[in-house]
Parts: sequence; structure tokens; C-alpha cells
Amino acid sequence: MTERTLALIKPDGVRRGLTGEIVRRIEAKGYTLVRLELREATPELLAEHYEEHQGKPFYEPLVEFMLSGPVVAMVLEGERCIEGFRSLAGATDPTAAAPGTIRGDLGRDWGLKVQQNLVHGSDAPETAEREIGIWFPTS
Ligand code: DAT
Ligand code: MG
Repeated sequence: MTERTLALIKPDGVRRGLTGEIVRRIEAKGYTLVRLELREATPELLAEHYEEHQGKPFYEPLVEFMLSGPVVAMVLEGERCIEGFRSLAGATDPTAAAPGTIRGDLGRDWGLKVQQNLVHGSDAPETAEREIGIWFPTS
């Protein structure tokens, strides 16, 4: 089934000049870029985006990190692209993420926990719809 997902290049990816490499991998996989924008997140937007993580010990540092620079927000489209982009991204911890994945090939632990893991991808159809609405309310 054709579906849409929200993908983000986090501030570490933009800062390290990996935007092109990450977008290249998405396009090489065959997903369509429906939206792509360089954006500054806000505390309000991130509170909604990371609603499920509010109250967890890593929540505040995560939000602070996500506010540390611009992010690239994208809407991708394709058959099973929610699962497919998560697979391209790799496991949450970039040190443990498999080689061949974005996090596994391009990320590692920089001494600031696993939050610097380059990308975000929605994890289910309901989450994707919710997150696309948060980042692209006009779509
Ligand atoms: P994912 O981004 O793989 O969907 P998640 O939704 O569980 O992972 O967590 C959201 C982000 O929060 C994740 O990309 C990095 C950060 N994070 C998760 N678990 C963490 C932890 N134990 N310590 C520090 N940061 C964490
Ligand atoms: Mg998640």
C-alpha cells in the first residue's frame, strides 16, 4: 500500500554536511520526496512531536539537541515507506546500528548519548499521519 512517512535529518546530520548523502540514500531506495524543507524546530513543535517521550530521563536533552540547529523535514511516499525508512535509518543507537544503514554507516556515539543519531522516521501509520500534521500542517 502506498503510504507517507515523516522523516527528519536531525541537527547533527545537517551540521555535519550529511544532508545530501542522506537524501541520496532515500532517493536511491526509490521513495518520492513529497515535501522537503530546512526548518528550525520550536519547543512547542517538539513537545508535540516527542509527546510519547515526555517525562523520560532523555526527554529534556533530546529537545535541547533538536533545538541546537536547523533540521531537514521531509515527507516521503512509497509502498511500505514507513517500515522502509526505519530500515534505511537503522537501530536507534548509532553505535549498534547495522552497517549499511544511515545510523550504522554515518553515526556513532560522540559521548552525548544516543540522541545524536542523524535521522527520525515515523514508526507506524497513525504516528506518520500525526507527525506529518505537526510538521506540515498545510499538507
Ligand atoms: P527512534 O528514533 O529510533 O524511533 P525512539 O522513538 O525510542 O527512537 O526515541 C526517540 C529519540 O530519543 C531517539 O532517536 C534518540 C533518543 N533516545 C531514545 N532512547 C534514548 C536513551 N535511552 N538515551 C538517550 N536518548 C535516547
Ligand atoms: Mg521513535
